[in-house]
Amino acid sequence: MPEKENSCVGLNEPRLVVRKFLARPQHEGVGAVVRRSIGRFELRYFDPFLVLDEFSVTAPAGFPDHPHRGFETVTYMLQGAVTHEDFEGHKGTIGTGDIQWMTAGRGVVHSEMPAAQGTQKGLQLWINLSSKNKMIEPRYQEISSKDIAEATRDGIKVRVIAGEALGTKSPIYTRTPTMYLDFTLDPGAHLQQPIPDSWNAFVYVLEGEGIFGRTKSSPVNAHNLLLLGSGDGLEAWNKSNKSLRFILVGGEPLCEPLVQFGPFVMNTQEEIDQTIDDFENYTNGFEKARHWRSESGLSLDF
Ligand code: FJE
Ligand code: FE
Repeated sequence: MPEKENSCVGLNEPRLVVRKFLARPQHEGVGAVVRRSIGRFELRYFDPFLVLDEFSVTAPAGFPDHPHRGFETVTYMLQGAVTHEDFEGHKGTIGTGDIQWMTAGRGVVHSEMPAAQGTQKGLQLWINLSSKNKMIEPRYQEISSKDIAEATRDGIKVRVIAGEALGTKSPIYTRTPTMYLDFTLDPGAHLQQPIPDSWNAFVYVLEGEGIFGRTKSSPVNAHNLLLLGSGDGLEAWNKSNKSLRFILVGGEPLCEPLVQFGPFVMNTQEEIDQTIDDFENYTNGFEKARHWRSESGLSLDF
């Protein structure tokens, strides 16, 4: 039995790892490579998460002009830089450690292309929006690396992209309640991170080797996605002699019907048909797509 009930430190019911997926490289966009974990055939949807891609792009490869509707994309740069450019003239470059939290809502058409020499790497997470938020105005939240809240304690460093950890809060507003934490554990470190009971949560390992859920479980290394079972938080250990880096992401499930057609994610087939119609006819949020092309001049089939 746990020693203390309802203590602010320690977990009563640590979550266990219920499934593990190794994300292998595949081609996406134009010449880009992604390791897709959520969103592949075996794991279509982990409510509210639609896609998790660890991407790698080297010019001239990239993700030229393409639309989105009905969800959010969260791009977190790990190395290099990506320039995004949208049909309303919103343009910017995000570099290592920066985050772009884009709420596509009723519609965005944009390009995401490498902005530097060499290989650009990062994570892109697609978070579904509830039916009441699918058609909201698009919105961007951009946070540069230096403004991302960080906390350090007992060999644990956390960058708080969304939510709260080690007493530090992120300024990001999440329409679908979400936490997104980037942890680095020194050798020997032990983490206990609360996660709301009713949320779905996963770990994706970026570097090193970690033990998750139970102290006796086998070590997990980079490019593995771990789905967590029920409980009130995550326990993780770094029993190796190198540093361990992983993200912990959690979100409140929407529990709504889902119909997806590529970059359009709605609740019903009628809404998808309407979306294709809107995109083809430049209506209901896609008006500005009629005359817009990014600097690349290319477009992405989907
Ligand atoms: C997309 C194919 C795509 N993962 N990771 C079809 F590749 C994309 C797309 C991305 C993407 C972009 C970045 Cl910067 C990082 C990504 C897929 O843009 F949206 C559709 N529909
Ligand atoms: Fe996109």
